Amino acid sequence: MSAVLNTPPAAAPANDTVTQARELTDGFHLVIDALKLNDIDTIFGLPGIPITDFTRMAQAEGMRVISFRHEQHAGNAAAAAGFLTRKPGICLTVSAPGFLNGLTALANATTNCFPMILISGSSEREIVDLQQGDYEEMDQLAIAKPLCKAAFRVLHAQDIGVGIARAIRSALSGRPGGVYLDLPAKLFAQTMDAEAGKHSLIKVVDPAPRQIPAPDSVERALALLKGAKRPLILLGKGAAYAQADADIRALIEKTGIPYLPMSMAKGLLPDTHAQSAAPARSYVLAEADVVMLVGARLNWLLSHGKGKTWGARPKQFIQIDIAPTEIDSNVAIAAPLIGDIGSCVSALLGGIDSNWARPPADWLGAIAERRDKNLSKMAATLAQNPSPMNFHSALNVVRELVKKHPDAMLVNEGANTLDFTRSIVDMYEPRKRLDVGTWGIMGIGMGFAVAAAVTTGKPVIAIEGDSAFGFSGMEVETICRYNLPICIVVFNNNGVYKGTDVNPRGGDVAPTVFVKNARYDLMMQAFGGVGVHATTPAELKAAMDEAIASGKPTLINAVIDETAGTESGRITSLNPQSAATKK
Ligand code: ADP
Ligand code: TPW
Repeated sequence: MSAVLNTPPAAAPANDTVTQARELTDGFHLVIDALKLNDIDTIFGLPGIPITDFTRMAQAEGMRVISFRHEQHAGNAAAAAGFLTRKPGICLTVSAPGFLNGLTALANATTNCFPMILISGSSEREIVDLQQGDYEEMDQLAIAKPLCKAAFRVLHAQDIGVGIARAIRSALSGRPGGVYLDLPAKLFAQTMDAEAGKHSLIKVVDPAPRQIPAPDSVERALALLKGAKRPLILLGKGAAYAQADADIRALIEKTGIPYLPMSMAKGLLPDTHAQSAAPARSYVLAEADVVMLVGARLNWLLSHGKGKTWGARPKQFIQIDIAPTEIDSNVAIAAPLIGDIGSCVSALLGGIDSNWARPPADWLGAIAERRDKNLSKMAATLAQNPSPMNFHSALNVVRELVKKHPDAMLVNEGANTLDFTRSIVDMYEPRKRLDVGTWGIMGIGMGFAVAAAVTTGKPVIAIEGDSAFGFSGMEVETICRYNLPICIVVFNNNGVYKGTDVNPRGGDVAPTVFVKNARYDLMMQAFGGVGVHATTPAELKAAMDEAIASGKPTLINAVIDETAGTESGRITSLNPQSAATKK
């Protein structure tokens, strides 16, 4: 949309006394039009100088503007939206402090390979560069640069189209990531001829071009797979992001190779699939001879591809990734397959015919044996009903609920709450699970939940440690304000990890301990949502069923035994003391 302004053309001759009505547009509208032209219809943000009017105008122009209570959560929402939709999620903030609040989310998005664009208003360059003390002065572009994939600043209205196009292309092409776009206050009010403005905008053609793998690299990978006696496929969140679901499933089923999903790849194939080796994870990682990574990095989450986790048996790796520099980052990769996952998997499928020999029966049998043993052990634990509730008895309720509602989105953070949910709650559909990702970052909860609700329209279940929830808890107001179908379950065990630490000197409580018996459910009630206090699995089930049926914003304070769980959950060994003792 352009504004009709009764302004004389800037280039009008001085002696021209006729004031012509001319259609002009401005920076505000050019940014909105450029985003809309590229099918971006939602902005997550927080208003203030210099972007308040922009948020109003965007809404008036038909964009969905979701206003948060803190920029970090708006940024997390943008990142999750990017992961779910393969369009860059947009986070909009004010200058310096708002920008910095959004920056954690931008860095986290980049770390996780999620496409997002952080757009921040900024102070005037002339004043910033001379450090003359402008309102919220900061050299934001310089600060953002090392923390994201690309960073741009637009100074002239006629460059807005290029700026947005470069931001979109940078976020989506190759390995996706976070992009920073700096828009100084003065830019928004700049005017230009509406027609010229329209022509200056760019509709990005093919923003994430397919990258076809080289035929010889496909041959190499197939040869290695074919010769394997104990093959394993590892699916990562890159595979989930790629949206090549049918081909990935075909590859696994046609080869008969057992697979392990990383946390956010759960559900790419249903966790109950016969070839899932998740219940025999330690065994397959230690014993496999050929491991094919599909959109997963050999980082700390996979013990860097070496050490005890990977056992003594020599391994050869095939790695499918769009980023060539990822290869050999931790251990030697025998068969790199560089390209987009869709193209790589379909090329591999081209080499797999009906004569393909399925993996040896002794390998599949050994996995099945361990899987069955571990599953029946798990079933026995889940069948217990201790008082107070522990992680298992509470998560058994969540597990059954997700089985009944496989299209629901699941957001998950905490330490024990994260680890237990990941292993107990089966996922059935791709891209339904959002969690703390590569950094193991706390605070993604409410931002991810809002994005999940807004972008999918499906019910959202957020399983939150009580500490984890605290990082973004104020966004329950946002959830109520937009009346989103989000059911938050706070696993309340009175503290970080547990609630039982004691300060040996008396006085202040221990650093990991919170107010005992806190009532998080009342926070939701404060904003008109449904708050429920649940102390048994039956109460938890009733409240969750009701939340899913009603679609009302709900927070369930699930009281968990404060002695349950372990320090840092499954990664206790990364605490410096334990790490030092190990050496
Ligand atoms: P996980 O934590 O699930 O193991 P990671 O985030 O470590 O997953 O790895 C994801 C990998 O997927 C990254 O190395 C990234 O470059 C890659 N990736 C992301 N999207 C694609 C794609 N469309 N095609 C190929 N590789 C991709
Ligand atoms: C941004 C460190 C890892 S897990 C965690 C913290 C503070 C909370 C664990 O307690 P919670 O879960 O949520 O009650 P549970 O189930 O064990 O009781 N700051 C950031 N990120 C991280 N990861 C931390 C701190 C941390």
